[in-house]
Amino acid sequence: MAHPAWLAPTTYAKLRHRFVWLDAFDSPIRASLLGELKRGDAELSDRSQAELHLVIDSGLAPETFRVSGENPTVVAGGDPAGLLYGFFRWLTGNPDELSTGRVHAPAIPIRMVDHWDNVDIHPVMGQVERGYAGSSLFYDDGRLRWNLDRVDDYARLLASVGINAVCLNNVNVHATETTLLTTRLEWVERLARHFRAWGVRVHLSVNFASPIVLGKLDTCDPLAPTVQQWWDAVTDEVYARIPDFGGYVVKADSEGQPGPFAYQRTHADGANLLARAVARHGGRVHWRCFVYNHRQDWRDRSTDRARAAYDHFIGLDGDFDAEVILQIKHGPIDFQIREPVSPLLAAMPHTAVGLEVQLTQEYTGQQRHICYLPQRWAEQVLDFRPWGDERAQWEVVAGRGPGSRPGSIVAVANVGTDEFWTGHPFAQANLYGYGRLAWDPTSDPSAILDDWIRSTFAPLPTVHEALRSMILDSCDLYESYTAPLGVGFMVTPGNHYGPNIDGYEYSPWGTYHFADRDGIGVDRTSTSGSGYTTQYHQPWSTLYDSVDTCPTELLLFFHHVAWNHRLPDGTTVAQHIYDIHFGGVEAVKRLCETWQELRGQIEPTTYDRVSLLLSEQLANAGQWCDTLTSYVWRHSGIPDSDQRPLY
Ligand code: GCW
Repeated sequence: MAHPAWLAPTTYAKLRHRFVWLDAFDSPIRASLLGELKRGDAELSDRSQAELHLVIDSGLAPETFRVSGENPTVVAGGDPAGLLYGFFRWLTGNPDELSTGRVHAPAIPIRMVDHWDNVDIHPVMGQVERGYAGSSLFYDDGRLRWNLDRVDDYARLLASVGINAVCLNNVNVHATETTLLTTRLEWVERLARHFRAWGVRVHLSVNFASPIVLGKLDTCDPLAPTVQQWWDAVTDEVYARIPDFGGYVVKADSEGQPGPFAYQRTHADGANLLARAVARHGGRVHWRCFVYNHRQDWRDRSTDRARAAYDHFIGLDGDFDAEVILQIKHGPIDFQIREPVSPLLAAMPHTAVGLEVQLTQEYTGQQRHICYLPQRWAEQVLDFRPWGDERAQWEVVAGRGPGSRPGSIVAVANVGTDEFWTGHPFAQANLYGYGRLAWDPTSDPSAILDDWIRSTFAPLPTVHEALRSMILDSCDLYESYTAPLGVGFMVTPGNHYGPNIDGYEYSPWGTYHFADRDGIGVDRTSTSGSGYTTQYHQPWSTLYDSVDTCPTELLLFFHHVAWNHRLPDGTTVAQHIYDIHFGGVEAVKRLCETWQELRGQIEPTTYDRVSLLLSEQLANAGQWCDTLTSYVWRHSGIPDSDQRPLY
C-alpha cells in the first residue's frame, strides 16, 4: 500500500456520517468525488437534508471554486475540476480562510509535472532519468504497468493540490519512447483515462526527428510540407483517441537531441511546426529553452553556458505561434542550489513562458538530504522583481501586466514506486508545496509547510515544531556545506551526487568555478567577463555587474575574486567557505539529534527511513566539508583561522 502522503485518513474524519448532496453532472470526475465521499464514510442524501452541497455553478469560471455557508456548506465549482479543487480545499484547508465565500482561482493556467520516465530501462539513466524514488509509476522494463492503481493514487494527490497537467515520458526521447506517439499510443490512452478522472491532462515528450524515426521520411525539416503533413496526421490520430490531450513537450538541439538547427531553421520554425498540428485541437507545445553548447573547450573564455538560452531565443520573440510556451529553467544553468533567475523569463513579452523547476533533487541531495525547495522558488524566483519594481516574476509567467501572455509552471517529478512516493518522506513536502505555489505563487512557503505537516502527521504541537525546524530553511543548510556563493556543479560527473570540485571543470559541458591558486569564481561582468550581466533589466544588470553591489550569495556566480577578497561582513572568501562548511556539518548533527528526540512520536516506518537518510546526509555533508576545505587550503594557502579538524 502506498503511503497516503498528505491525504492521511485523519483528514477524512471531517466527512464521517455527514449528509452530502452531489450534483448530477457528466464527467469522470464525479466518480472520483463519489469515491472520496465513500473514503470518508459520508452519506449521500437529497439536497434538503444535506449538510454539504457539492455543486457546479456555471456562473463561475472553469477551475475556480467558492466555499460558502454553514449547514449547509456549499462547495461550488465552475466546472468539475473546479469542484474537485474546492472539495479538496474544504477537506484539507483552513476553515477560516474558506468561510469568506470568495472565489478561488489558480494564478497560472497550466500547472504541470514532467516525468523523465523511460519506457525501457536505459543503460545509464535507468527507468527514470534522475529518479530517486524507486521505479516509474507508469513503465516497467519496456512495458506499461499492468496494474495502474498507483497512478490513480498519484493523480488524486496531484488533484488535491491543483495540478492539472502531466507529461508522461522523458524529454530525452529514446527509441522505444518515440512510439508512444504511434504504435504505443494505446498506453497513453490508458494513462489518460486514469488522469482524466482527476482533472489532469496528459502530454507527451516527442522527438523532433519523429518523421524520420517513425514516419520513414528522409527529413524532419520544419519547413518541408511533407513534415508538416506527417505531424498533422499523427496529431489528428492522437486527438481522435485522447480528445483532451494536452500537447507536446520538446527538447530540441539540446544535449544531443535532434532539432531545427540541422536544417538551418530557427527554434520558432521548429516550435510552430508542432503548434500548427495541435492548434485545431486546443493543444499546446512546451518548447524547452535548455539549448547550449555541451561540446565546449574550457580554455575558451568567450563561451558562457549561462548566456546560452537568452542568446538563442531573444531574437525570436514575436515569431512563435500562440500555442507555443517556451519552457525555461528557473536559473540560467541547471537547477543548482543557488543561481540567479534566468533573465530569459522576463525578456519575451510577445511569447508565453513556462517556468521550469526541479522537484527531483538532482543537484540538491537526491532525496537523501532534506531540502525544502518551495521556499527557494517562492523567495528567489516567483517573487523576484525583474524590473526592480512592483511586478513579480510569477506575474509575468501568469500573463499579468503589459505585454505578457499566460504561460505555465512545470516541475520535474520526484515520485516513483517507493513506498513513501519520494524516497525521503520529507520530499513529499516539495510536491505538495509545488502544487500550492503553482495555484497561488504568493502563498507563504512556511505556512504551506505547516499545512503539509498537519495533514501528513497530525502531530502534537511540540512534534510539529520539531518537524518544522528540521524542514524550514533546509535549502540554506544544504547550500552551506556544498558549492559556495553561487558556484555550481562541484558534483560527481554523471550521477551528480557528492563533491567533486574539478569534476566538470575541464570537461566539455561547461566551466563553473575557474579556481586556481589566486582565486575563484566566474567573471560574467560586462567589462572584463562574458557580459552575461547585460541580459538583465535594470537595476539588476548594474547591481550584478559590480563586485561591491552583487548580492553575497551570488558573488562567485558573477565575479572572479581573490581567495582573500573580503565579504561585507569582513571575512575573506576562504574563511567564509571554512565557516559555512564546518558550521553546516555541525547543523546536520543537530538535525539528527532533533530527530532522535522524536523517537516514539512518529510512526516507526517513517521514523526508521528518516533516521537512515539522516545518517547518509551527515556522512555526505562531512565529505563535502572535507573536500571543499581541503581544496581551499591547498589552492589558496590560507588556513582556517579556527584550525578545525577534518571529519
Ligand atoms: O539537469 C540536466 C540533467 C539531464 C536532463 C537535462 C534536461 C533530461 O542532468 O538528465 O535531461 O538536464 O533538463 O534536459
